[in-house]
Amino acid sequence: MSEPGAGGRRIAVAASRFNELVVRKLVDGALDCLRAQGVREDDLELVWVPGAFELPFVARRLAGTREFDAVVCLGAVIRGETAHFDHVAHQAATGIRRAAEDTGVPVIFGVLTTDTLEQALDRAGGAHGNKGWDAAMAALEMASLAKRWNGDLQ
Ligand code: INI
Repeated sequence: MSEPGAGGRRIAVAASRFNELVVRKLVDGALDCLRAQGVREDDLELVWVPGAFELPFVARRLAGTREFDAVVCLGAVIRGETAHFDHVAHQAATGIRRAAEDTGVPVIFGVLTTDTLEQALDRAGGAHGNKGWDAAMAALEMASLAKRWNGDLQ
């Protein structure tokens, strides 16, 4: 379903460079979606961080500026031979949720967590769609909900 009124929305995208081959495709999907829904170029901000572990830090700050109606976090955590995967995936998910709770600004979890690179690519414009696009749609939907509730409070 297309999102009415996305023309006025300001959306920040935080993306992690780790597994950049995958994440660039998620970013392309998210930006394509936001533009297709009518978000203006001037109302888009893209910030890169080293890895998914760093996404909560920048998401919290972007949301805290109050300059954006929603923040989309994009990354790819791919299971390797070590326990690093679990720590990175868990901290990213927990921190992203907390950034939204702390600020009241929707922060969307668009981080792939897969066993293999192939599974990640399938979800980054491959056989299973583009989760970057899906995350952007979620951001617009949540921005509308947040705006409605904030309006109710005034
Ligand atoms: N970061 C990712 O975004 N994806 C991964 O798969 C990953 N693995 O597997 O290690 C990863 N690690 C880096 C991490 O996000 C931090 O950038 C690093 O630990 C520095 O804090």
